[in-house]
Amino acid sequence: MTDPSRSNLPPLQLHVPEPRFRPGDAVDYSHLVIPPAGVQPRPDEGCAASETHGLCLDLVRVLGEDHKAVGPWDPKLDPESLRRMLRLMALTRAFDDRMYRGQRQGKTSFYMKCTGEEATSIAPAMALASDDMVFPSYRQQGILIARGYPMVDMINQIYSNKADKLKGRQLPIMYSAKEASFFSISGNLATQYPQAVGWAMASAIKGDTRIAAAWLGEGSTAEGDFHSAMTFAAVYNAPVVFNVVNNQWAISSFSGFAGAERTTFAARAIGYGIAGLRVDGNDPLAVYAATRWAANRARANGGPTLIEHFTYRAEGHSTSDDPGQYRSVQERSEWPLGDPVARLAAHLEALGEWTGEAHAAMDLELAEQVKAAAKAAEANGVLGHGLHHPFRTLFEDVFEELPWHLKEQSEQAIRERRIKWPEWKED
Ligand SMILES: Cc1ncc(C[n+]2csc(CCOP(=O)(O)OP(=O)(O)O)c2C)c(N)n1
Ligand SMILES: [Mg+2]
Repeated sequence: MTDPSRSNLPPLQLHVPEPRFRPGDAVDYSHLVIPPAGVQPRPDEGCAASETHGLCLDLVRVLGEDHKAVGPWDPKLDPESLRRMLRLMALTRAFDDRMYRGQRQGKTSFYMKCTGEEATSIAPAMALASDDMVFPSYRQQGILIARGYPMVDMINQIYSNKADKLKGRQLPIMYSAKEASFFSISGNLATQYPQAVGWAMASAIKGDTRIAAAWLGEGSTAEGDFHSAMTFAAVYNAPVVFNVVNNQWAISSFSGFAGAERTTFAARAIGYGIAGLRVDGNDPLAVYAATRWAANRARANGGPTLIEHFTYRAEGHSTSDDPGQYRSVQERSEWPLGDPVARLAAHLEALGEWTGEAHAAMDLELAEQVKAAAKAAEANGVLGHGLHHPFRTLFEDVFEELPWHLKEQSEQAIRERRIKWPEWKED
């Protein structure tokens, strides 16, 4: 019962966030503050963390409306590096398109695209050292592509076939590639954050020079793991770059449910007293420059940086999702930061280093490249074709020697399988 002395007070209420636009709504992004490119200051990489805190509420941008690179964050990459960046982003997109179709054709059970967010993987992969350890989320396939990991191996994993190096034990797209310094992707959101900090601390304890970089979505910042990781990194000044890819959506929940109505995600850095940057995530040059800044800082024992990449998830969350059920289709076309591939291509054109014809030819070539990799992987099997790792291997690789109870379970599973599928041939 309410205390009678407070009976004249209004009842307590909660605020439940609601996205601005739902299916069928006209979209107007005029509430977003998008500063011009080139006006954000670039503090010294060794500065006090507090000197970056203004940038946590700003937006670092390099590519202007005229497609020219401007301001102190311009990384001044040569045309060859810019073309490489463009090609890797376009290759990631071509890969996504083919794998998405593969899922629709029943070749795999699941796929996740990163359309519109390619810059947040490709530019950091180019800015980091190739042996820096990355702890990605499921939307950073671009890092493997940028690091030259064979696409055939990626597709073998997606098809869970007999050449899948992970033996069908991970959900499709949850790669693991030690040789690419690419940590195993986990479906349990945000677990990679404390793991990245632990790895970075170990690297420092060993006196190594490699740093760690971790990625997660803005929705995942609501996980406790995000905050534990930030605390550890701040306390021990761990050499780690934290990337928060703010693509506005966490499946069907908009960013407001992770706190976006209050402040920016980069502003989390202020509370932990570490460096923070908020960048235009569809501006590959801004993303490159911010990563370079944070990586140099971490490698010089300047400690962790949190980078928020402000971007937009242009397509569905995964092949299991239908965004038309919960958001307006106009959001994509109205998104004020454009498309990262188109923006970099326009920049190269403005430099006189690229043409529409060259772009069209590149897209054709990349589609052929992905097609060839997909064909090679298909020869190893696709979903439901039976060309997977032998059934008996299901119990292997956890213990050096299979303990008696797992041996029993394995034999029982094989017995049951023989009864259920008498035509099954032991592999
Ligand atoms: C601990 C945990 N909670 C919930 C889920 C289910 N889930 C998978 S992806 C996802 C949305 C994540 O959104 P965000 O972090 O913004 O990343 P994005 O998909 O936008 O890249 C959710 C809720 C999960 N996999 N793990
Ligand atoms: Mg998200």
